[in-house]
Amino acid sequence: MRIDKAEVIVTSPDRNFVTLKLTTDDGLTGLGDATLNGRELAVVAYLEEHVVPLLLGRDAHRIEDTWQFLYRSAYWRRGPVTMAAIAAVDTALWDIKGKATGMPVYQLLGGASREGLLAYGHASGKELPELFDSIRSYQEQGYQAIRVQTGVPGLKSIYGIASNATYEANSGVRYDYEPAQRGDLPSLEDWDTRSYLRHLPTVFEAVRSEFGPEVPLLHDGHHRMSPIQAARLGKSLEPFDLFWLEDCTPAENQEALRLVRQHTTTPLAIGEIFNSVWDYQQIIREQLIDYVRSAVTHTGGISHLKKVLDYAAQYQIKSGMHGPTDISPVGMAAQMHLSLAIHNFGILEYMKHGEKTNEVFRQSFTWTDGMLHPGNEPGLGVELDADAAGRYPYQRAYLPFNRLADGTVHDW
Ligand code: GCO
Ligand code: MG
Repeated sequence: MRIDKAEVIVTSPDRNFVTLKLTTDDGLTGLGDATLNGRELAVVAYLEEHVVPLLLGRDAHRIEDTWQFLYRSAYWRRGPVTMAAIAAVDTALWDIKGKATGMPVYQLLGGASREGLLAYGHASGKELPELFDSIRSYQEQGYQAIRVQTGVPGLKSIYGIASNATYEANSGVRYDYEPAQRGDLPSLEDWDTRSYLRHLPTVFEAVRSEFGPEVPLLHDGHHRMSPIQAARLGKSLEPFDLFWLEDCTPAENQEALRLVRQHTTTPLAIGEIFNSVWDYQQIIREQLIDYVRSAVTHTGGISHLKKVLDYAAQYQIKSGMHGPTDISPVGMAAQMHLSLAIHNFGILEYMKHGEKTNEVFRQSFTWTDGMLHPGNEPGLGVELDADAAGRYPYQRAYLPFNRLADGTVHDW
């Protein structure tokens, strides 16, 4: 079974997505997600100019060999662009192998280790009443676990709070948060860590007293704190029993987590911007985290993320894969299959895609009582409607950035 055709499909239904579609000489097709939010076309060029010519004629069954070949023969290793491109090839080959054998991908990975996947959604609100409405609306949609993001007194717009564009005028409830904004320049947001550190524990105290002790609550610090600030936040949130505190410090300084860990028992999650097992080496070995945040899409695909998670399993560290709307339905399906198969699954982030996206990507996963399941179609269970994709051409979009009150650029 040889790879006969490799196409890179760029579409922007509700947002931009990059998809690799491989076709074999016996007519099977496989899809892989290569979406790198805000830098999409860099991966398109990497795939089209440098990877597609290497794929034609290769044996589609040789997933591991193709991975090693693309990784090692490039000489220039790792990085989000390279690893998203390799991920797309890897994922598409797993899809093809599933179709060739008539099995869903999770069966090829060892079979189901559970009945369904606990998923969390994003509740947000500038003030408490709005936040409470948002949490209730997620609970009504079936979510059992909820991420809580809130406004901070004195700040206009901050990470995780839905903008007016997503405001549901009728219900008064803010739904899914989409940080990338279409346009020629990134938008500017403001930030003040000291106000945030003062305010956040009061919000979690209010949420716990309104919603009780049972509901798993998560929070994303989005890389904004120094190690000692993060240590203080983790400590001050301990009474509210968080499921996790995510990205408390900028993720590229992995040693920072040592200091945070020394001061708090709040579970830590990190890694949505990591792209290889080498980014995790120290923090897994030293048990500095509790959850691995990497997505299949940004971490070299199913094959490589499985290696990261098998390593993490030795230290009782679990998965918590990144699943915002910038992971396409293909990427989400891939991580549902992997999450179902591994033993050390923790939780999966799940932000629902919009209607146009669902028109482009035909999916077969199920969502029942707050639990996801990838379904039992052979392969990943996702097909791309090329006509629908063609109706939504690429539109430039950027993630926002932050400045402090004195104008200094800060981590967003
Ligand atoms: C999350 C993330 C996202 C990112 C986005 C960037 O935890 O879901 O932090 O909201 O900001 O994926 O592309
Ligand atoms: Mg995050």
